[in-house]
Amino acid sequence: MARPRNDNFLRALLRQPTDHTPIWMMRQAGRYLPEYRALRRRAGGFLDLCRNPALACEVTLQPLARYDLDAAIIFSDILTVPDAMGLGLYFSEGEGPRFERPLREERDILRLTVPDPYDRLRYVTDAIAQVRRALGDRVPLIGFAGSPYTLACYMVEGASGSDYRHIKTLLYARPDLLHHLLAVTSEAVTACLNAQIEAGAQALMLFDTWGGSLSTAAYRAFSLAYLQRIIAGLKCEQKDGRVPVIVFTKGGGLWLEDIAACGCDAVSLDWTIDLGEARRRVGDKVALQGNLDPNVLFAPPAVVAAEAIKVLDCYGAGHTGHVFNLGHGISQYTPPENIAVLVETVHAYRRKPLLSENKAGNPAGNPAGHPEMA
Ligand code: 1CP
Repeated sequence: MARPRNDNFLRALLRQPTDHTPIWMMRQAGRYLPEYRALRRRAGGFLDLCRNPALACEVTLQPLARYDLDAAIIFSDILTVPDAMGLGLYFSEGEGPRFERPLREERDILRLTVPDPYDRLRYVTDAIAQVRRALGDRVPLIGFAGSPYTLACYMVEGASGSDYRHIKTLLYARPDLLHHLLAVTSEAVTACLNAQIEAGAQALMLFDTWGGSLSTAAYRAFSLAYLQRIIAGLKCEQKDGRVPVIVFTKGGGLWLEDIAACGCDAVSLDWTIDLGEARRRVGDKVALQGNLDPNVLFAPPAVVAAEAIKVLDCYGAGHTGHVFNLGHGISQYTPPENIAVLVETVHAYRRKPLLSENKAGNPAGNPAGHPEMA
């Protein structure tokens, strides 16, 4: 399948010149959109949306119908993989995700097997194929998975919002068992991501939401090592070009150089790090994605625009390799109008001038000095 007409997102990930700074948002389909809440109500619940390819496709496209985003991300969840491994995922109202059978006993961990993604996660690959057909050649589609350590947090704790007591007990008391759990989960994630590529995903993102809760030594041994192993097992070289891989470790700014060396094409950053400093630290090794604090979106539109420009200025003119994003997922309380302001501001700031503008005698036509103009 050919590359999309608007491939600025893929180009930025590969540090190639772009027409404008591409933008998409983590959790861009979700609860802040009234049309999402209406569809979820009709479907029954969140998992009913995920498991129905036609509905997952509709939800994936909802934010693209409202905003001029440069990428779509398949509507699904990182916890579908442990669910396929037999843990029994469910959502209880107001409490977030839970597992019926969390891993607390050695025998449960030793019994884990790698599920066949074409069987247990067929609804994900079917949804990807459907979204690709619906998108046509508009923008690229992102596939994703959780990092093994982040998945293990939910698998061992059984729920979110915990104090990591069980997983950290396992880490320090039985590192051998945790390594076994992470090794099996890495194989499951690799198989699931390769199936997503085969179904049509044009870029991949690994979400390591809880890696930042580890010590430096534990991060390297229990999170980064498995991200590296997964990336080495991905079939990223496809006939239409490379399927770039983005790694997001929330709170991972301390370990930026290590993450940039794990084989990924881009590192996604939360808002705690200065983007310009991050760019200087990684040099031309990887692209960077981020990193607006999602809470900025609660402020008036003029503040949203000003804060977006601060992020763009931080990255600086004259450099390829920036994908604008939030530092973490968009909040359900975000006013949808502010997203329109954000997308327009980012697109307008360093847009490559149209030919007609050049002809109109505006050779400068690019006041911010677009860095990436070919
Ligand atoms: O409708 C609802 O109530 C469900 C809310 C919701 C949504 C919209 C959940 C439950 N998951 C999702 C979709 C989702 N989750 C996507 C879709 C694509 C997109 O638009 O971005 C993605 C990429 C995720 C990834 C995900 N799920 C992560 C990693 C990223 C992050 O936000 O840190 C994690 C940790 C999860 C687990 C999860 N699933 C849902 C929730 C509320 C959570 C987080 C629970 C927690 O805080 O521990």
